[in-house]
Amino acid sequence: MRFSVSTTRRQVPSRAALAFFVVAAMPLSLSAHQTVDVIIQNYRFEPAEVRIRSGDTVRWTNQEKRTSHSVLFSAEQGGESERLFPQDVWQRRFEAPGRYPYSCGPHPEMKGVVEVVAP
Ligand SMILES: [Cu+2]
Repeated sequence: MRFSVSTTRRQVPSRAALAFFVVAAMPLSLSAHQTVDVIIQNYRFEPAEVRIRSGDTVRWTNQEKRTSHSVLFSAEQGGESERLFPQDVWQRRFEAPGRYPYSCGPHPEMKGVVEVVAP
C-alpha cells in the first residue's frame, strides 16, 4: 500500500504574528487619557502644580472639614468653578496646551497651576 501525502503550506501569518502587528499599528493617541487629583486642604491646593497631557482631566476634591473653596481661572481660561463645599468634587478636562494658573475665589492667596503639554 502506498500513501500519497501531499502537504500544502499556506503562507498564513500565525495568530501571534497578527496580534503583534495589530498592537504595533495602534497609534499612541489611543492611549487612555488620565485624571489627575488635586486635594484642597488647609487652604492649599495639593499638589499646587500639576503637569498633564492635553485631553487629560484634573479633579479637585475639597477635603476641608468646614471651609468651602472654588477653582478660579482667568475669564479667558475658563472662569470659576461652582463653590466646593467639604467633600465636593469638581473636574475639568484640558485640551489646549498651555499654562493655566488659578486661585480660589474666596481666598485669592490660594494658588495653583495646571500645565498642559501636547500629547
Ligand atoms: Cu479657598
